[in-house]
Amino acid sequence: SLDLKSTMVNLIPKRRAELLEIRKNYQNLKVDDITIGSIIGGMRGNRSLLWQSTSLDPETGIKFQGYTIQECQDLLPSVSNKGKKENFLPESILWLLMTGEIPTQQQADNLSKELATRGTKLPEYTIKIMNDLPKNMHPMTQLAIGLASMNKSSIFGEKYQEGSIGKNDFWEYIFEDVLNLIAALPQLTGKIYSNITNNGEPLGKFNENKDWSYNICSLLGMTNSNDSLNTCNFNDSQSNDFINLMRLYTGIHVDHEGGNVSAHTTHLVGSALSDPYLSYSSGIMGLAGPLHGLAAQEVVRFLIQMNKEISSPNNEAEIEEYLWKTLNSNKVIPGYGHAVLRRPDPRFTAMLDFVKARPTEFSNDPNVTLMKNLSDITPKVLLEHGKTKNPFPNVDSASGILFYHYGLKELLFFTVIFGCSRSMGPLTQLVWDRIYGLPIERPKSLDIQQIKNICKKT
Ligand code: NMX
Ligand code: MLT
Repeated sequence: SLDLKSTMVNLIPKRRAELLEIRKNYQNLKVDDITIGSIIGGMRGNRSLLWQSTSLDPETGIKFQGYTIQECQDLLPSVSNKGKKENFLPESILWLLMTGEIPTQQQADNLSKELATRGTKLPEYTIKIMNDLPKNMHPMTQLAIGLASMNKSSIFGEKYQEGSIGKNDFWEYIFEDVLNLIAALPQLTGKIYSNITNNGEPLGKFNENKDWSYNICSLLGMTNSNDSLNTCNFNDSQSNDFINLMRLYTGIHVDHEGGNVSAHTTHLVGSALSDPYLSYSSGIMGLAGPLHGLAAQEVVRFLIQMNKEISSPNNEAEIEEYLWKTLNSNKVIPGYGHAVLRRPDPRFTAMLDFVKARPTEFSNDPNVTLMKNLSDITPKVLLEHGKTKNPFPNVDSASGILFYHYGLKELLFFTVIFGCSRSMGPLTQLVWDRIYGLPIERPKSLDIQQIKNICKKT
């Protein structure tokens, strides 16, 4: 089938039967032991969530339905054009996440068009709310408010209130909400950026004939086409590169298996049958934290500050000294370390490859030079420091500084773009949660006395 929903409908009976079979035969099979260390240590390593669309290996990193980033680059459709191959479309990866299948060009284009058609306008009441927000309100707070406001038009919420749908059909209305939500993100993102930079006046126009990432760029005013209303100083090649950076960035940030804070939160809140707008708005609140999505902004601040204090971004001794100064004042090196990964993040490598493919564009940017040098120097320092389990760069160590390079200077705003991308994985899972009819999530907690009692028994 050429459209996503019919493709899903065809997959559902087989997938439901598969899960039923597992539940029937293996209900009591033990997977892991839960330790006291894990209870008081952020549940690290507990394999306890069902998550279909992405998986994370400590050594090789993220896989989208079993495909590495490189395989996605090779196999997923990019924007249909006659010229050179562009970065794959996030719409392609959304299809892959939802179905487990690589879409054809036609399927990807249809989904792109469907999102553009659904995303033409924000609801009037959301526009009003966004207009009334203090213009200097934190961009992630604006995003969470904007998304939560849209639950007024949740189709799932309305049907549920009417009492007109049964459990087996929930997924269909959740699916409608999910596509509407993802489709609305370019407009909402553009509105937030115009609030913080242009007193709420539009910076660009939505173009129904263009892809999702293009529309994010044009609504930020950051293309050199007529769809951008301000005078952005890009030449053709920079404009095209920025759109491709957006496609790359929003394509690889879609998910990072189920346990990361934004994905897990979305799933947890959704398990109470809160609609996708409320569920993802909660995920966004988690993404706003400096140990999670806000790290990209912290990295940019860190790079700029370090460059002010060292004589050159190539001075290894001064860089090392700066890193030690940071660690000795009990601060983390932003953009390094990971709860699961034990190797350099392949998303970081993909961003670095983007830089390497454009030497003329980036060679004179001291922040990008420092970012690259840090990726060699920091692991050595962190290893010697001896605390961090993974001394290598994660994706945030490269992403923000590339946006900054192209003129996106509002650091707090970076996480909003992360939030656009992250919608795709957790909301795909939300659809499958309802297809599978998963129950409300409700782990058991223990107080210190209960923990001490367990300790005494051993
Ligand atoms: N710099 C300094 N110390 C670190 C770092 C770092 N980059 N990463 C971990 N540590 C410390 C950590 O604070 C902990 O110290 P303590 O025992 O005193 O509490 C110790 O090393 C062990 O932590 P880990 O088990 O290695 O890491 P954990 O799983 O707890 O946390 C992060 C993972 C990502 C939160 C952590 O590495 C970190 O804070 N990194 C910097 C922030 C960052 O880059 N976040 C981006 C995450 C990726 N994302 O896209 O969201
Ligand atoms: C993510 O993309 O969510 C981050 O790398 C954090 C994580 O996986 O926990």
